[in-house]
Amino acid sequence: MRLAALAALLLTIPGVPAIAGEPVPWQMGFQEPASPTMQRINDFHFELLLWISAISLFVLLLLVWVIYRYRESKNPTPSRTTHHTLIEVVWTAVPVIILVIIFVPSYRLMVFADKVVDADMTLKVIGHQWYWSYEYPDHGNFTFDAYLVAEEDLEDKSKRLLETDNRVVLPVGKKIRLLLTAGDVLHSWGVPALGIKLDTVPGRLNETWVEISKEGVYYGFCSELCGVNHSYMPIAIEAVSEEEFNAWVEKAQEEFARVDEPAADSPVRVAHTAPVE
Ligand SMILES: [Cu+2]
Repeated sequence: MRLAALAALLLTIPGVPAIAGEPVPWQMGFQEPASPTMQRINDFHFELLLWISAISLFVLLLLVWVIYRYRESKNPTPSRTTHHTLIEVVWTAVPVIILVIIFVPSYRLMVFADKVVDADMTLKVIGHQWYWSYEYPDHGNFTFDAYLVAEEDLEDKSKRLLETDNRVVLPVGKKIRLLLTAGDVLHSWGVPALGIKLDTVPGRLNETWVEISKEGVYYGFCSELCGVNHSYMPIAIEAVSEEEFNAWVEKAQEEFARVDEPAADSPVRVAHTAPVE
């Protein structure tokens, strides 16, 4: 962990405070982890992958040394050696061993993030061109759409292309099963601080899970090119305590009661669906 902290320090630009749940100017590393999956992704990166990537530095130094040491003026008659069995075995075996070392924790992490058996609740996410719909099947199955808030309507301009008219409200400390699909084309529901990025595919139901560890607002984006307004369908999640969540559910059940036909000519929807500049 001490190595991880050092690496995190090296990758942090001084003067830029770490804000959970959203990108910040000049951010170089990950957002602060806010779920067990993201915590593990973070540790995997800082405790293993970062050090393995130092190999490229070693190769660079080796190249520089060879260029200098074996330049023509210093080494006029080059060696004609073409094979060396031991070196060839070593430079084949070592990368294989490194890949196996990466594979084991990486596969464990994949299985960990894949699904949860004892979920407390389910959230269904549906990608559309170009907004997200959310369903709460365990809370009366209400549903709502979340559209981008245009920049001119934002009080806090730093939330440009991040804020939605309806936020997804979720309780902290609960295991939440996420079911993802799409209504038209491929989208991808990606929330960096929660370590989630999963494609939403028409006709398929993809599954993952999340347990949000800290209250706050978490922002994400559609992360699969899905058409002209791909960059205008953000994700805004409000993580709250269980009591606040229950209170919100009561309100939401009335506000977002299911209607058979969505109002296709609703001025709000027409305005939001038109291309944004
Ligand atoms: Cu999309």
